[in-house]
Amino acid sequence: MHEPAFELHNGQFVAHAESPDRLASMQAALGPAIPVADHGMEPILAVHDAGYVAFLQRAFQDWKASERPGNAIPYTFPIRRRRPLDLSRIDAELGQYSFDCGTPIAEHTWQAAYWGAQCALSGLAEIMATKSKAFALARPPGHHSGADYFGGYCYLNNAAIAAEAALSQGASKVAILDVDYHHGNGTQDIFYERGDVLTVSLHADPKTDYPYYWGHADETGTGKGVGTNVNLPLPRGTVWQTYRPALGRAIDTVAAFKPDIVIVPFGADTFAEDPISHFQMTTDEFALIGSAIDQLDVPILITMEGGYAVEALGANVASFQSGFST
Ligand code: Q9C
Ligand code: ZN
Repeated sequence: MHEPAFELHNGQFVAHAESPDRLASMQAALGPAIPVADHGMEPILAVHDAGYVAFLQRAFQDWKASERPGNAIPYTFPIRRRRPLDLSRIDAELGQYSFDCGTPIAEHTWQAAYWGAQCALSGLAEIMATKSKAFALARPPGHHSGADYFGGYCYLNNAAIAAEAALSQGASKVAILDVDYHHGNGTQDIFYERGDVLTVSLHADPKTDYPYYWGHADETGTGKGVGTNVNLPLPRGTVWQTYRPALGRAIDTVAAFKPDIVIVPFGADTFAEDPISHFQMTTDEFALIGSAIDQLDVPILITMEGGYAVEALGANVASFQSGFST
């Protein structure tokens, strides 16, 4: 339902990387899935700002009502302002609630984001019932979205919504282990002051890669969350042999936290042939990432994040899943 028309990439307008073809590739490789159940708005509003959510729900209509063609795309941002925000124009509101121009809102974007979050919540219900593992085959992805902003192809933070729901369902500690190519800045931000949610992210160094402003090793949490945010930035060109020790450290950090459940935002954009990323993982090595994470002896929920080599995407996800025991 969510098909962004294009994005600005390296100064050129290109087809949007986060396309519905990604889901088709994964479905073809993975076969039938358990249908998603509707868990309603409450778990979404437990993470996201109500004004932001209301905005997402009506943004495309407001854009159309002001007679704009195409997708609603932010293009001006209220940095270093000297007066209270006037959000009476949809353009001003778009910039207030986002941090990049690459995350368009199209006609059915809200519905897609809503069901992406429900997908993660359905995966959570599965692991709470079985004490086992589930893979939430969602798009759009979520880990760049914060409590009141979209960006990085993400609108609602599916992993964060599932983490908060797990706490409300009786878990006392949740760990999030993010293995997308990009730093999970939204998830970091949502739980930065929280001691009950450990956020660990393994990603391309923000000195060279998106999202640039977040994901450095010295971002370690604040307040009650001091020490519960761990960033492990890695250089461009990282191969499995150099990824493995960092993943080992991440897994040890998660295990030491003794979480009741682990949520893994997974991106296949660490793949060697990913069109927008610069690690060197092979299809077979995704199984090694999966089996390393599987050593954590707790219920595990995986949320689908990035991965833009569409043809290989299904095989990469299938390989990752094959690393887990059932
Ligand atoms: N097109 C995830 O993997 N790149 N998001 C912006 C301009 C944004 C990736 C460069 C990459 C976002 C979920
Ligand atoms: Zn990514």
